[in-house]
Amino acid sequence: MKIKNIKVFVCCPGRNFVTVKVITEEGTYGVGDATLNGRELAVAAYLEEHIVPCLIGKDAHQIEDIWQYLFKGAYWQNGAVSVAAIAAIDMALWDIKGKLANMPVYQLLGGKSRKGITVYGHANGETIEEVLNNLEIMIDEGYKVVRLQCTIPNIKGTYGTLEGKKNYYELQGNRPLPPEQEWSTAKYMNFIPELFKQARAKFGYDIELCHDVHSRLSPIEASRLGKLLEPYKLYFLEDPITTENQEGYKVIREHTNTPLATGEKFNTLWDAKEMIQNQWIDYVRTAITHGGGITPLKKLADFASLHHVRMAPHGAPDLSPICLMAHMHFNLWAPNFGIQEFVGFGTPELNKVFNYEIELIDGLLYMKDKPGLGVDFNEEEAKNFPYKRSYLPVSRLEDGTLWNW
Ligand code: CS2
Ligand code: MG
Repeated sequence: MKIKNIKVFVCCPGRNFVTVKVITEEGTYGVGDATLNGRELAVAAYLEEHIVPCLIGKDAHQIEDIWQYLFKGAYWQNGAVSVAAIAAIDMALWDIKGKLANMPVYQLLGGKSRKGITVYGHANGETIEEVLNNLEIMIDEGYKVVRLQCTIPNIKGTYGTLEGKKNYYELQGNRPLPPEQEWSTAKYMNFIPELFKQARAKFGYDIELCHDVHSRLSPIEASRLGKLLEPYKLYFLEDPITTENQEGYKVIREHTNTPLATGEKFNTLWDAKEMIQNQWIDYVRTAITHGGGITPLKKLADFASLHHVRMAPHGAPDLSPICLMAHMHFNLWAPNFGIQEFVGFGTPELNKVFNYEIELIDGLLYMKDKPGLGVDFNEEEAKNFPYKRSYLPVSRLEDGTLWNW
């Protein structure tokens, strides 16, 4: 089953996506997601110039060996750009293997561990009232877990919310230069417990709630926030700090029993090794696209399960539906799956380019059994949505110091 051709596409149906199509000599093809928000063309070039020529003629069945060849064989192993490129090839090869076996990929991983995938959605708002109105809508839609993010009063910029745009695609697809936003840890820390206090007062404790700090605190500030939020029993507090120093999580862990989640920027298992083996975190959020594919994520899940850490894959709108579908298979299998981030069913433009079928029933996401990953990429439609340069924002403190976004 030799690889005959690999095509790389960069398109913008609302926001930019990098997609790979691996085609075998027999005509079976698989698709993969290589999207790296704000650096899309670097990944496309890495694929076209440095990966594709090496894979033509190789056996598409040798998924593990191809993964090792692209990771170890490059000498420069880690890094967001190269790992996203490898991930897309890996996903496409699993898609091919599933199609050839006439089985959904989860069957090849070991079968189903659950009937559906618990997801958390996002309730955002410019005010607490708006966040709570959106939360109510999501509860009515059946969500069992919801992430709450609110604009912080008197900070310029809108911290993780929609900035008045109608959806994430309109927000994220149109930033030809990085917008600058302001940050004040004090204003944030003084405000955010009130959001959860009011949410609990209005909706009680049956709905699970979580929150993303986007790595803006120091370990001791995060410890204090975790403690302040304890009465509101969060499902998890995400990315309270940056993770260059894994032992930062030890500090937080020693001070609070608010569960902790991190990992959306991890590229390898080793990025999370100490925090997992020391049980400083509860959920690891690495996505298949940014963690190198299904092959290494399977190892990460098994390693995490030895230490009571559960998987909670990143599911932001900058991961394409191919990644979402790969997560569906992975999550159906992973014995230590916890929760999947889910930002909804996309837009009409997005769903013209990516064809997939999912359904949310009572807070669980389901898909139809189809061979492979069960998602297709429409090359012709993609031509109608050319790449547009777009960046994530950057953050600065009120005195101008560059901060973590
Ligand atoms: C966020 C992401 O979904 C999340 O948890 O942290 O929206 C993140 O900001 C983007 O994926 C960055 O590209
Ligand atoms: Mg996050």
